[in-house]
Amino acid sequence: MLSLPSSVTVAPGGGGLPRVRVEGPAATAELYLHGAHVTSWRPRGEDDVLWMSGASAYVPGTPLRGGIPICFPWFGASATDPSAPAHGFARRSAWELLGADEDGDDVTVRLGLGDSPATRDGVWPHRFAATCTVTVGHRLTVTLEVTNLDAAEVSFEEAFHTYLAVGDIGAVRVAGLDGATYLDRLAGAAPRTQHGAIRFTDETDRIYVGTRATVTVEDAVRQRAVSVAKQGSATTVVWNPWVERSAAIPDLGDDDWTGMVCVETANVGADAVRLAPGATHLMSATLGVGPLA
Ligand code: TA6
Repeated sequence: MLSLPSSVTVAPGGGGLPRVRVEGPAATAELYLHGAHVTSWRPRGEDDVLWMSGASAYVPGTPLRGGIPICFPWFGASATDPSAPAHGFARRSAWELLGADEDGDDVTVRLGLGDSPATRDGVWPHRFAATCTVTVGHRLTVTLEVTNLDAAEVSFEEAFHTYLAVGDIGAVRVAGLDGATYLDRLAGAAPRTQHGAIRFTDETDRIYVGTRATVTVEDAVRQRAVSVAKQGSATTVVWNPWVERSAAIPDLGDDDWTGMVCVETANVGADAVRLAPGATHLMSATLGVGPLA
């Protein structure tokens, strides 16, 4: 039986799925064991920094829409089996609650996922141990640690597919990727170069390679800036579905594209992780929020 600090409670959430609530001194948060999925982070005095779809399913085996889905061990379609579920199995799996602690203004929750007959039976027949650590405070830090329990090297992709809430996507600038090379998933294979900040005028689905710097989402409507700092991540993905794609995705409302942007801390494609037997890789993202300068 786990002993949890008084700031951490577990109760049924959407669809009856187990939801961990954190009521910390500096912030509140919610996360589901399903997917180790953070669905809310609200620093005291702030609106939620994360965006959740009102149409999200809360069903075992189906990813939640919004918050911070964990994509692992592949990103997008599987390279070896296009019929395998998009973005891997981690966001569709029930993780185990390993424990929680308080330390000053921070509350940390730890979850774990290992291989199982179901994961080994698919396109990724490897043995692994993953832990997801979520620290809720003035900042939100999510860390994914993956250990290769196989006797051979293994390769995987990973992403925190973070949905950030914004006042109006038309008044958003994403700064920090100036000069970076990106692959535009909507415009063919030729690499492109980012000039200045990103502004949104249409569907945007870009993979910025070799990018380790902090990215900032400047929100002119909410007059706030959300920073995404990272460790152990060389890829940044930026996505907004815009009008038609929102309408085509069943668990997105038709107008949802106006109020969200995904800035994803990742290792995908050429930045995929290669892990020796017994080795552990760590990727973390730290979100912060403050007034727009
Ligand atoms: O990260 C961007 C992306 O890979 C897009 O291509 C887009 O389709 C999105 O993720 C959502 O994927 P999902 O499987 O959650 O519908």
